[in-house]
Amino acid sequence: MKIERIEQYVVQMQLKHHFETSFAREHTVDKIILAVYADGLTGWGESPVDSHPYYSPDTVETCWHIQRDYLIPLLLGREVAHAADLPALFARVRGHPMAKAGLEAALWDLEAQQAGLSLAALLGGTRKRIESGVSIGIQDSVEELLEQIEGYLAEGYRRIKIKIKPGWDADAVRAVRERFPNVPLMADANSAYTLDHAPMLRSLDEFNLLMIEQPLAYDDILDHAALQRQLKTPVCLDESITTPGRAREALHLGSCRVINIKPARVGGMTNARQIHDLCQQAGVPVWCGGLLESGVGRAANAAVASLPNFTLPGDISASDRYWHEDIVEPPFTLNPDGTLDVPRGPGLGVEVRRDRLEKVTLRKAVY
Ligand code: SMG
Ligand code: MG
Repeated sequence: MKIERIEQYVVQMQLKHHFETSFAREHTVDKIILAVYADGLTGWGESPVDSHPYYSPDTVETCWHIQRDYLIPLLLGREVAHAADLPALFARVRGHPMAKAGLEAALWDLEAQQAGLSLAALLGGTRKRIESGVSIGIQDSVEELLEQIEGYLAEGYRRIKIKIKPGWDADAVRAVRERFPNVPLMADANSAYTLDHAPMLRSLDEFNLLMIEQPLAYDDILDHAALQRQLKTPVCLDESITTPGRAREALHLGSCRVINIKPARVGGMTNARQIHDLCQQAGVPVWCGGLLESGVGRAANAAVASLPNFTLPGDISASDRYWHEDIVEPPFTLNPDGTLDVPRGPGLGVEVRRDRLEKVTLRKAVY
């Protein structure tokens, strides 16, 4: 692939309903969308960065800067054989996984289109459908939380994840369990606790949760290992796993029994696949997380989630869970059995609607 031209879009999409985690309540979602042109084809990628550094150290501004000043110059005019070569090409730039992931995704899309394969097939995916779960933010009241869950279960979602933080944890989980005794349920703390909270976290053992996601610090591996030893409930790591190396450390130390793989958080699909393989060898199941992606990132995530060790329902929900109108066609829709179809067409298998992209674009650059 000879990289000829790159377009970079800062996009802001309106959420249907606010989304609140232990770190922020959001009404809109920012992101960077990339179009990479090579050999008469266009590949699309998404860097699902926030405007703030509260989930990840990467923000819209750092991502824009690192892509414009370091990563895009490495690509323009270059002949790239495989998208999987990008981590090595980008290695001199330390960190900034989301900036790298958006560009790498566009090259994966290009490579799959050139090969006449779906992205899932090019990655080695085996599933045609993936089990879909939904992540539900912190609500103003437990009644609202229960109402939301009821709605999503009625739509067919297979697993419910609720966000927790000090003051919105054991009571909320208990209320959900009492109302829905058998629903596959988990809780995500987004790093809101420390080891001092171990007694409260242990008290969640009685609710038969699938797992507790990222209870401790966003960059911790060691304390999670100590916590996992004290809990019956599996610990799942999200924020802490930023590279295949961090996954190796966590697996070695027993910091978790499950890993949430988000391609954007780990620097792209090549690293995501490597972490998938490491976990598979270690007998640790994985699932695909989400960062409120548009259809561009959602399609790439669905392809990754078709790999064989993605054995747990993930956070890839239908487009209408967040958006009135997605920027791709067709949008992702939930099947009656609570699954999403992995796109089968060449590349991402969805078409970016440029008219809709332009409508939500705040800033654009062409290189
Ligand atoms: O894409 O449905 C989605 C979001 C899933 O809860 C989700 N993501 O920590 O797992 C997580 C959060 C991070 C994003 S919070 C704005
Ligand atoms: Mg999480």
